[in-house]
Amino acid sequence: MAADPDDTLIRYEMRGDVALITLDRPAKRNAISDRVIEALDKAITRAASEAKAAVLHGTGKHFCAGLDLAEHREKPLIEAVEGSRRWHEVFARIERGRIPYVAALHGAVVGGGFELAASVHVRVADATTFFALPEGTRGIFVGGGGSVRIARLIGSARMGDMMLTGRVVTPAEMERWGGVSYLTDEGAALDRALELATRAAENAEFSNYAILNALPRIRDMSSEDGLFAESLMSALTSVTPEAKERLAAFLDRGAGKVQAPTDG
Ligand code: 1HE
Repeated sequence: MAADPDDTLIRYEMRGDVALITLDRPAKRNAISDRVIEALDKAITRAASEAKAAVLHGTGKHFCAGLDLAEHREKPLIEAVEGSRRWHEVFARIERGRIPYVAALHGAVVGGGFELAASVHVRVADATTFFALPEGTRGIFVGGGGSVRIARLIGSARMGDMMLTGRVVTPAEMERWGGVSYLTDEGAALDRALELATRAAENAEFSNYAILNALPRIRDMSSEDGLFAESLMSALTSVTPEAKERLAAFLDRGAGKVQAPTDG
């Protein structure tokens, strides 16, 4: 399919130690085509090589309108399956990669856009955000990992409700459901996301790796296996030189004392 000449699809820039990855296809509401997935994959690879955290957001009025339906309509069955599997690969590189991702959400976070948002580690939504899963209406099903990630994030009953009834969910509802962690005023999600990503970038690299890679795997284990895996991961992180230095910095100099919250 011919590229939209005006669209760069994905923009990438560094803000300090944080990679800012921008879905940049506003004319199509940042709908995710095959080319967008490949451009996103490239940005993820670059971020893993040079950033300590990343922020994902979208240009225009909406974060993301989900799967590019115009492209999808033309696909034979096997390409549709392979396309979905490619989304799984790319989103898994976000979820279980090397650096933490924060999503700054606004406007529509719909279908595959919600699946993309569900693959990051921290979600921030501004007051204009709305969430929907219109797959049922379109005669299709989620294919970007939503039946696993969204169902685990908010519960399969809520996800089923959204898919069956077309329920459009507000940011406040989504926060109550556990699907977003921070709410902001209109237009303020990106700054908040950058602030949170900058904070996460300051953690020990191997602790972040363990958080990204051990937590979702332990969730999939039995309690007994999970506790065992936790002990191993815990011991492994503690013997890194970085952990030794950070523990000494607190014990010897009181560095990084935990502060009580000031803004409720
Ligand atoms: C698109 C898409 C798209 C917009 N694929 N072209 N996703 C959906 O079912 C959501 C479909 N989109 C919408 O409901 C609305 O577009 C929005 C609420 C997101 C935004 O509304 P609005 O009024 O700002 O924009 P618009 O006028 O509807 O759309 C502007 C253009 O973007 C228009 O094209 P134009 O050539 O007529 O200007 C739209 O056709 C185009 N556009 N969304 C292709 N999604 C791995 S499986 C995942 C499964 C799914 O994601 S299913 C859900 C798909």
